Order: sequence, then C-alpha cells, then structure tokens
Amino acid sequence: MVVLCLEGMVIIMDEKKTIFSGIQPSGDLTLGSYLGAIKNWVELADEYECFYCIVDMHAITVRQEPQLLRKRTLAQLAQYIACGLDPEKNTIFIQSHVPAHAELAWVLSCYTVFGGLSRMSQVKDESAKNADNINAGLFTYPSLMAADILLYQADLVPVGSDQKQHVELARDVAGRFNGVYGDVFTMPEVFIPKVGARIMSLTSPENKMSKSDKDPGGCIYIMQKPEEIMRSFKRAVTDSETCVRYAPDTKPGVSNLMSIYSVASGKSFSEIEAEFEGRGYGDFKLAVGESVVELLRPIREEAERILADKAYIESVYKTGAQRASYVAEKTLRKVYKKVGFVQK
Ligand code: ATP
Ligand code: LTN
Repeated sequence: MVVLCLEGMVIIMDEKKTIFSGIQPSGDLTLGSYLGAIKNWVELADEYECFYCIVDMHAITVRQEPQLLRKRTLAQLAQYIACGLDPEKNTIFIQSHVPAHAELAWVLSCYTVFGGLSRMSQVKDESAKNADNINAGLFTYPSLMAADILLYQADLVPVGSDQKQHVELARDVAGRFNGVYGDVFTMPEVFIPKVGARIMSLTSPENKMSKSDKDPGGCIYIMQKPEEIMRSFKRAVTDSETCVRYAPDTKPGVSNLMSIYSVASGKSFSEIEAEFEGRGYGDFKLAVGESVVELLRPIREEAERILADKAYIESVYKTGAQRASYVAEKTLRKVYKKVGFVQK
C-alpha cells in the first residue's frame, strides 16, 4: 500500500498494476470511443490503479476554437464520470494541468527517431485532413503520448485498434531509454477489445467512426438524443443481400452493425445471426438502434446532471491533477537525474 499526503489530504493507493489512457477533447465523444476504449476502462477500473486523462494538449495539434475546447474538456470530464468512472477510485484529470507531460515529452522527443514518427498513420491521416496546418506538434504527437503513458509507469493502455501503433512507439522509446539508463520506465502493453476495437462509420463502413467525420449521419455521439440515434441507424448502409451474417470483408455495413449490437447487447455473433434469420434488415437496424439508445440513455442523463454541477467538476479535476502530478513528478525527477540535469 502506498500512502500519499497532499496538502492535508491522505490518499491511499493499493499496489495494483497501472492503467493510463486518454481521449482528445477535439469533438464530442462517439459510440466508437465508448465501445473501443471507455467501456473497457470502466470494466478494468476495479483491478487496476487507473489514470484517465483528457488530452487537451494533443487536441491543439489541430486548430481548436478556444471557447469550444474549454467547454468540451469539461463536458468530457462529466461524460467520463457518467460512463461509470468513479473519481474517488480513478484519477481523472486534464493533461495541461500536469506540466510534467510537456516536460517529459521534450526529453522523450530526443529519444524518438524521425523514421518511427514518419511511419505513424495518424500523422499521415491528420496531415491529409489539415493540409493548411501540418505543424510540428502533429508530427511529434507520439512523443507526447509516450510521455503520458510512461510518466505513470503504466502497465496497460486500453485503446481502440487505431492507437496500437502509438503504444508500440511508446514501447520503442521506453526500450531505448531503459537501454541507455537502466530500468526507468515500465514497458506498457496495449489492451484492445476483441469486439468493438474498430467501429466503422454507419454511412461509409470502410472508414472508422470518428468525431471529426464531416458526415454527421455516419457517427453516433454519446450525448445524442434517442430520436437522432434511431434516425442514423435507420439510414445505416447495409448491402444488397438480406442476410444478417458476419463477414467484414464482403458485408462491412452489416458486420459493423453486428459488432455494435454484440457489444451493446452482450449477444454473440451466432446468437445475432440466429435472431435475425429470415428477417429483413429493417428489423435488424431497429434492434441495433434500440440497443444503443438504451446503452447510452443513462450515460447522457447522468452526464447532463453532472455537467450542471460546476463546483463538483472543478473539485474532480483539481484533485485529479494533484494526484496525477504527485506520480508524474516522481518519474520526471528520476528521468532528469538519469539524463544529467542538475537538481533544483
Ligand atoms: P478524431 O476524429 O479526432 O481522430 P476519434 O473519434 O477517432 O477522433 P479519438 O479521440 O482519436 O477519437 O479516440 C479516443 C479513443 O477511442 C481511442 O482509444 C481510440 O482508439 C478509440 N476509438 C475512437 N474511435 C473508435 C472507433 N471508431 N472504434 C473503436 N475505437 C475507437
Ligand atoms: N492518441 C490518442 C489519445 C491519447 C492517448 C494517450 C491514448 C493521447 N495520449 C495516452 C492512450 C494513452 C488518440 O488520438 N485517440
């Protein structure tokens, strides 16, 4: 057991393994980020010491409207809690409140090789989407993400499959640093769910469901009203057959709906195939839509309630930043000593 004393507050931390994950407040949270990431955070929360971050510093690699960024950051915090993350048990905080992230990111950028950064697909995708603003932050973003993870000596990083490459880069950086200075960083493992790792757009199922998607019908947001969710599912792209069967290569639209239904209802693919045998896609789409409405309803209602309580939100992010800083600064001090910086 580790006991932390912070400004009169005593925090007791069990010696559990550690989780770190984060989401950018660059848009409203989607069903994809819920099923690919947050749902697993909640499921893993009891077994691990968890740090869940709102990575606002990552978000500014793409131009953000300041008022909107602030609003989304607080809304995302309310949504984390509404999804089931208890701020008493988990450390929930805002990245820019813990300066150690920026400080370690600089050091790690000196241990990140150019070729590794050039291979990152997210850098290529974001550069293509923001051709007028291909900035250095977009390119060095994975060093900041490595700092996020390594500062907390995270054992596990639960994310959707699109983030696997970044966690691998964090492992490369940790390995390179440890190779020079000894065991400074824990080697993080990626945790990707078996179903839900890559939820696709409802209108173009060859693309990932993404909050920056320009087509509003392709994406479900966790705060969306039931009637809007149902409308999007009714319009979801399927195929010219009428058979509910899991075949992602030949039936991407139907297979995506099956993945969503499977995670939302807990049913296996074979149970879903049996349930809709001989029935049309209309019934199937309605059932998927209704399961998602019921999955998201309590989250939306709870998030609205929490968001109205400004004092509570402030107390969560302030306590979160204190707890996170305590752990992060310990790692940073060790790193500074190892690289040869003079102690303050
Ligand atoms: P952007 O459009 O800005 O790229 P995004 O919608 O892809 O954003 P992120 O903030 O990049 O969302 O992702 C948050 C977390 O949710 C990450 O762990 C990511 O892997 C996961 N995630 C995002 N979209 C999906 C998806 N469609 N399917 C499964 N997991 C997802
Ligand atoms: N790159 C991630 C967000 C992110 C993250 C992290 C995820 C930033 N730092 C650390 C896990 C661990 C994204 O774009 N979804």
